[in-house]
Amino acid sequence: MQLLIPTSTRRLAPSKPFHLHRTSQCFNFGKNLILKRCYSQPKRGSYASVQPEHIHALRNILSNKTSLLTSIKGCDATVESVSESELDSFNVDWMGKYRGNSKVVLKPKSTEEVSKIVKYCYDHNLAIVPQGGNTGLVGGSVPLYDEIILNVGNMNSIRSFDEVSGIVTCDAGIILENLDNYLAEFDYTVPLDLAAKGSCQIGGNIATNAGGLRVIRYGTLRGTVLGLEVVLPDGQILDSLSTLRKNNTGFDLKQLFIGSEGSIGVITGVSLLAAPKLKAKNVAVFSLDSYDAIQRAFIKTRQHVGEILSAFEFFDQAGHRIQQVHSRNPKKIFDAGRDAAFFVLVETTGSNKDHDDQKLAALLEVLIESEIVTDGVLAQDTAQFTSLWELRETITEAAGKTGKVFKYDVSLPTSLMYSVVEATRKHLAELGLYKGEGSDGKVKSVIGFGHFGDGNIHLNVISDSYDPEVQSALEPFVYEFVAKHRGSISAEHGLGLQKAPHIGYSQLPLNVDLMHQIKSILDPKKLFNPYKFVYRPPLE
Ligand code: FAD
Ligand code: 2HG
Ligand code: ZN
Repeated sequence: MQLLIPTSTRRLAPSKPFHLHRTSQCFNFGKNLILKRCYSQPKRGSYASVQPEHIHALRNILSNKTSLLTSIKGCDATVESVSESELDSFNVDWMGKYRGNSKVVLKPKSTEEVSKIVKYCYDHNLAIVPQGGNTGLVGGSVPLYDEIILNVGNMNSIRSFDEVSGIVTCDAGIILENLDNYLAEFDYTVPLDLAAKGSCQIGGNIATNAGGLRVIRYGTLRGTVLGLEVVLPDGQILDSLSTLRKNNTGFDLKQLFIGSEGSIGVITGVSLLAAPKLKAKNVAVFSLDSYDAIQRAFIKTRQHVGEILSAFEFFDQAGHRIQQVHSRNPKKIFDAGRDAAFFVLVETTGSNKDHDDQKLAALLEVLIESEIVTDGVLAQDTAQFTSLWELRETITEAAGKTGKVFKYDVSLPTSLMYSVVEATRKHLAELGLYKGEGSDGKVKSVIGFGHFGDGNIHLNVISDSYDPEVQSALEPFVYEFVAKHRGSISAEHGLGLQKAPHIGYSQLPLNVDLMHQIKSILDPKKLFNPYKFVYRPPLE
């Protein structure tokens, strides 16, 4: 396994591993990276601005000097100030699309420290952005103005593990991959996997209710998270860290925090039901010449390998092309199907390798004989397994290397899923912004890929810059399309800053009103992750 610590940025935890092929491409925070903002910018709330006296008080809460980074000058000798650019990796998001201007990053080491920080901020009217690995894709993980960044990355211990039940309890700041490696020693796995696993944290995953590559097998975190410890916006510690699978005693409060995107508290502890790590894994990728063929392939796949199916992912030709251009793997694993319209990746996970391999090979035969697929390749060894997965998993990274990416992550009825890509291409072409893949229009590429089995497609529109003209061509166009077909404008990435103003496309007014009431009860001063998620500007 190759690890890379990017040289273009400095992070508080320099030993933090970065996967070369997972999340490394965008940590290039040149000052001119974001020339103009293409997103809406609500007025700054009436929060206090951080002053040296706040820094001293916060510094005194923290047990470790290195847990506070600030670019504010004029603090006492116990606080060493850093340049603004040294806070870039916390202020700028993974895509290089959203930039905040926080002057303070706090990395507490315990729940008690988080609680005292939050209480202090509550008493002094200071706004906070909770932050994990900063891999979020909707502008939720970075400040908009000068909110304090509360990063939980220093809280990364396993608290307990029960080998019989498979229930693990840990700090929220543990990196997903590290948690998975820990569980692997006991033949368990985290029931969640995504390409950002080398950087994202389990707390961030829960705060976004991240879906990822194996929802079809394990379901979402709403089922596998058993308990949470959360520091509420007034500093109280909510201990809902149950390790019980069944507990019908009143409202299930932890569900409020799953997918709450840092808007009503800081998740500090997690208990999770791990899945047995089964040894027999295999993967096949096949090419298809129509979207309709993917639907037929899905039916056959469930009929033939349903009980061992662990992923059913898809990508289109445009997505495959950019992946190939930026592939680190010079060996073209699936050259034959190169020019196909669509590709599907099927993964099986079971306990009997021979049995599972035979079943997958038989499926491939059925699909070829029935002319549902045009070609296919079945992994013969671990290296091929990895290479085939890279075809799907590294599309996000490749898109980021191609240009600036406008991302839409939508749920739609399965039969209509790809039509959002087709409609967007047509719409952009009519506006003169898109002249076909790789051509010289403002929009270089429009790609579609995602989690077919979950009814979730990712539409990526790639341009040379975050151009406001492209932005206004896409929004509200995409949201209106999704609403017309009763889909969701956020299947798994969340609302963040990008989609906060557009929640009404997927939620009815009464639902949104109830969400505001919940926010007001838990965060009456609206200090937590302002301007995002469920947000209404205050009345003038
Ligand atoms: P951050 O990005 O730091 O934060 C995300 C949000 O959660 C913010 O609103 C933040 O305020 C909040 N938050 C973070 N930590 C806490 C905490 N401890 N308490 C309270 N709030 C908190 N998402 C998917 O769903 N499926 C995918 O397949 C997928 N693949 C990805 C692939 C790549 C290459 C990248 C870059 C991202 C991908 N994502 C995917 C986006 C996904 O949301 C994140 O990767 C991940 O879940 C966020 O975790 P994080 O620790 O980086 O959180
Ligand atoms: C994926 O499924 C992630 O690969 C990222 O959710 C999607 O880059 C995207 O739009
Ligand atoms: Zn996804």
